[in-house]
Amino acid sequence: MKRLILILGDQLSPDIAALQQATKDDMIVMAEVGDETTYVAHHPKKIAFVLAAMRKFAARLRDDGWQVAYTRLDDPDNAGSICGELLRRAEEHGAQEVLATEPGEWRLIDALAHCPLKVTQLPDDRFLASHEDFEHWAEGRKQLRMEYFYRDMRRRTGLLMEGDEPAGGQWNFDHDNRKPAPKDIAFSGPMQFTPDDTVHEVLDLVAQRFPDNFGDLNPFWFATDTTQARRALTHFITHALPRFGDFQDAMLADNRFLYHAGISMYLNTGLLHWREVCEAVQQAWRDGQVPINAAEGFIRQIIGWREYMRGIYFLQGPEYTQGNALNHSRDLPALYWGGKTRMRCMAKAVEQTRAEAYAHHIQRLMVTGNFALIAGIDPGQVHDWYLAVYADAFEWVEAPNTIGMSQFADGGIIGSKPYVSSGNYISKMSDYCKGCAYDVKARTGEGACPFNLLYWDFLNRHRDRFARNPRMANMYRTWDRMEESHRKTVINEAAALLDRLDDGQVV
Ligand code: FAD
Ligand code: DLZ
Ligand code: SF4
Repeated sequence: MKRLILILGDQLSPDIAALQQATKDDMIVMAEVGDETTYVAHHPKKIAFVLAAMRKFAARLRDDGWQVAYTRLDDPDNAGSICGELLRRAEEHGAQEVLATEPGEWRLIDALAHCPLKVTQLPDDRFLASHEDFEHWAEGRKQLRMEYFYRDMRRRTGLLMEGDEPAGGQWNFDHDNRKPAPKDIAFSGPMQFTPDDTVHEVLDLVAQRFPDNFGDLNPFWFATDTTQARRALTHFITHALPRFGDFQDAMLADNRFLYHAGISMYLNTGLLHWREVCEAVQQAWRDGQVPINAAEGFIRQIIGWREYMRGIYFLQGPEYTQGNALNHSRDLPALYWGGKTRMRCMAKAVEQTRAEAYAHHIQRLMVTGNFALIAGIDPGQVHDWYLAVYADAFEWVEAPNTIGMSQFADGGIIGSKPYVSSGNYISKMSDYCKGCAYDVKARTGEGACPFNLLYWDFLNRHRDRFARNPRMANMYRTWDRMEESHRKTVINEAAALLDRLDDGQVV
């Protein structure tokens, strides 16, 4: 009796767990299905990327002698869901057993668990820390701080280690990595690839099936197989990594990538493996091509933040995405979907999100995320937005970043304080404020930057929760030192601004 081997759209690794246990008598099942392409209104570039990479991966498997039952989105018999496709293929091939690799989302783990077939979900071993490793690390800790987890991962992998000591004498070089936006960027952005026939076919399908989804399908330039993704990685290491650390937190209106890698979607779908990425970065440092602050900063994002986020998602369970510790309930304003706004930072971040299905970390955290938090927007809606609009968005990594790090909706599991700032931070780290309709220096009155009003209003609204937080005491001292009349003006103007936002007026 044939066995089915399920491979999902973000499991495109030749050594994925289910394949490791498969034999060439088994039937591999891959399916483009309605459920996966619509659980949020994904950016068209994201859908095209996943489907094109799936098709190329299936072709590679066939070339390697595997039998693959591949369902295209427009196949007339398409059952519309992963479980439906497994049932259809099981009947077709007389199979009763399915070997799968655990999906990166509770929704799909649950769907497989309830699929009326014998489905075994193997641990996804493409990560450095297994669920058990993370649980073990978290056990008994009052606070789950990333930095300590990261040091363990450094010791475990030996990456950037000199014996038992961190290379360069420090675990973390972040204090070197806060430089504001430079005038010129010597990196022209991630390597771009001309669509081949497979990609063209998928682009036509996506254009026809998802005409109303937010986001530009073209020009489409992503890598869609491992060979291309590796070229993109090498390009990044050679041309951008040396300055990655210095300008990691900087933002520029007319440069979408600065010195960022643009490889998260390749890592998250399996086209690249964390180990090859980190080893290549370490090698560049050993060869003297990149400074330690860049190599360490980059490796920390991958074996630190990326693994830690996954650990939190699986440790916290399916309820995590429903967190709303600050009881925020405002609807996500239309400006997140490209509606008009006078805030140049928001307009630029959304504009590039629409164009590229990409924004770098500080844009996500300190512009769109910061605004949603200080404006009191429902974190569930914020979560759905991030899950939809970025090509790298899969729930295991998106949810802890959004619900936890960005919106403080988990009540402080990930962050010890909320990532909020006034316009001052954005002004310091970017060139957005020059040319904005608002004045970043104005704290109240006509033309006052909304981030200034909403930042203090947020602190005031959540005083009970945050005033005793030692990391926020300074902010409250500053607020308390302001004239009472000024504080009242801030609160009133913030309320008026939020009313305008709720009314659908341009803010
Ligand atoms: P670089 O800045 O060049 O960093 C290198 C790599 O490090 C990335 O490719 C990524 O794999 C990893 N990395 C860096 N920061 C993080 C982080 N905080 N969490 C996990 N991995 C990290 N990342 C996703 O992969 N998917 C998401 O859906 C996602 N949603 C986010 C939502 C919010 C609100 C925020 C604040 C961050 C989110 N991130 C997400 C993290 C981060 O913004 C992206 O990983 C990064 O912007 C990807 O671009 P890059 O490859 O150019 O990254
Ligand atoms: C994101 C995505 C999309 C858009 N389409 C498919 C698909 O048609 N078939 C598939 O197997 N996977 C797809 N994916 C990826 C899944 O949504 C992903 O595997 C789950 O969210 C778990 O991380
Ligand atoms: Fe953004 Fe305020 Fe600067 Fe305008 S002035 S770009 S709204 S931070």
